[in-house]
Amino acid sequence: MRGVLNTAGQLWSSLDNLINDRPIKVAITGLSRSGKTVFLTSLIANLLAMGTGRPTMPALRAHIDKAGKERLRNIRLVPARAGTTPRFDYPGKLADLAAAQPKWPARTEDLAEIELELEIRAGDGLLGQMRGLSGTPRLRLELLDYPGEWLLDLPLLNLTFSRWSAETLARLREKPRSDAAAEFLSFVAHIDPVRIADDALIQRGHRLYKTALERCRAEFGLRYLQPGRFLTMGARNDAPFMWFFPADNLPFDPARNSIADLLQARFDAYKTEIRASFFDTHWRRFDRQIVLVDTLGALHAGRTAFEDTEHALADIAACLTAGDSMLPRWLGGSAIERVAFVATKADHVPELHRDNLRALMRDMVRLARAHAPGDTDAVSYHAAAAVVSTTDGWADQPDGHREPVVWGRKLGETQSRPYRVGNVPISRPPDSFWSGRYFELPSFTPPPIDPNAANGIPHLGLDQILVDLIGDRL
Ligand SMILES: Nc1nc2c(ncn2[C@@H]2O[C@H](COP(=O)(O)OP(=O)(O)OP(=O)(O)O)[C@@H](O)[C@H]2O)c(=O)[nH]1
Ligand SMILES: [Mg+2]
Repeated sequence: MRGVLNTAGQLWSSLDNLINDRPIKVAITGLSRSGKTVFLTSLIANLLAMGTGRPTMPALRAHIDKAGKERLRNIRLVPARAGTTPRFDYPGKLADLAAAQPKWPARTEDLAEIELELEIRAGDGLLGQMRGLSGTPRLRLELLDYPGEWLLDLPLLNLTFSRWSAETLARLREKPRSDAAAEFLSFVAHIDPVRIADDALIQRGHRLYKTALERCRAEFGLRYLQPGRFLTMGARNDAPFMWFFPADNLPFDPARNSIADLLQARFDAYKTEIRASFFDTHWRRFDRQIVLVDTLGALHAGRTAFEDTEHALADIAACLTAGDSMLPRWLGGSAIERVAFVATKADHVPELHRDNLRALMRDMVRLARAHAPGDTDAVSYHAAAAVVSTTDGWADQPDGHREPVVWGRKLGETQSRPYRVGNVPISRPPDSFWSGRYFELPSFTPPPIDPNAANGIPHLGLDQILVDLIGDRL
């Protein structure tokens, strides 16, 4: 008898999973420093707090509880199973943000995953009651964090070694990259790729190229830097397939054991490796994407950094939303159903400028997708802040008039001060906009957060992003 009950129980559990378990895989995508890790931490904290009845995500709650009844309950982190991917350290990230001396997360060095489950009680109507008979639907949000540099390997996968070399060297020869890459450029000018490969020489070129990338990132805030693993390696240690660099005068059909042959073999092995360890196994499995863009940081960093971000966004948006919103075939052709493009860190500008920021985000994507069909419900645009670290206010100008500003306390300082980051244009800025200097956005101290984030984390717009991204499944 017990055996029969057990079997019936297992059958019910499988049926319940089949009917009610609704996984949605959401990738949080973005270039390095765009705010992915902070976004993920705040999203989890605010969803968990919402599950305990706190009003942390009003737009999402209003969307779900259309009939005025509480329909969302039991939001929880799904315990880790026997997976091989490291788990996103939510408690650690929250503890850093909520510490007496708060800290922003360090650069992400490797992949990490985490899952949230949301129970959605059926409505009271006849349809709801019928649905209720079959159990409670559970939405499973699978979330992934990774180093932003890796994203630029996506457009690289489409290129041959000679095409990648030509494009990369052309970029490196333009200012300001040429300043950061001077030593590498002089090295590469003296290399004859048809000669027999000398590994010590190739390793030297590889080191010089990596240094050039690191300097482009640190000194000029540039973003279009490939390959991504040269900047952030992940768990894999340095291995011979990584020792390559872009080269000039490549023969069409390189002789065996020549420099060109070895560089090309390593480039091809690199593509195979990142496909197997990241794009095919992790990235491709996602059906919704939140694309985070540090639009303000890019505006602030100057023309080349802004154009770099635009260029990166164009290549990534083309992969995500091209024509029929399918990924390219080499990624398996699985459909990305919805994409939310988000200009992050919107708390750096006062409310009056945030609509402009959203419009600018839309314009950047529109330009990037010039070849694609117009907007659909599947694509939304936002200006958001995952952790609001400023307050809106006014400041008197020397000429006597008052300007909207944000008040914030820079990390390491004790006093709050007014900040005016500058005007935010609603579309691509004209030439006169650029001052020619590279500034970094101020890093503000996060607001006081209780250690368990019982009341969530103050944010701007995370709830609306979720409504637009997964509202159709709620
Ligand atoms: N004021 C404010 N600053 C933010 C916000 N989100 C991110 N930041 C700042 O941006 C920095 C980068 O954020 P991360 O979340 O670490 O960026 P990331 O995309 O994970 O970066 P990588 O791991 O290097 O790819 C943080 O250290 C903060 O200084 C926000 O909502 N408000
Ligand atoms: Mg990160």
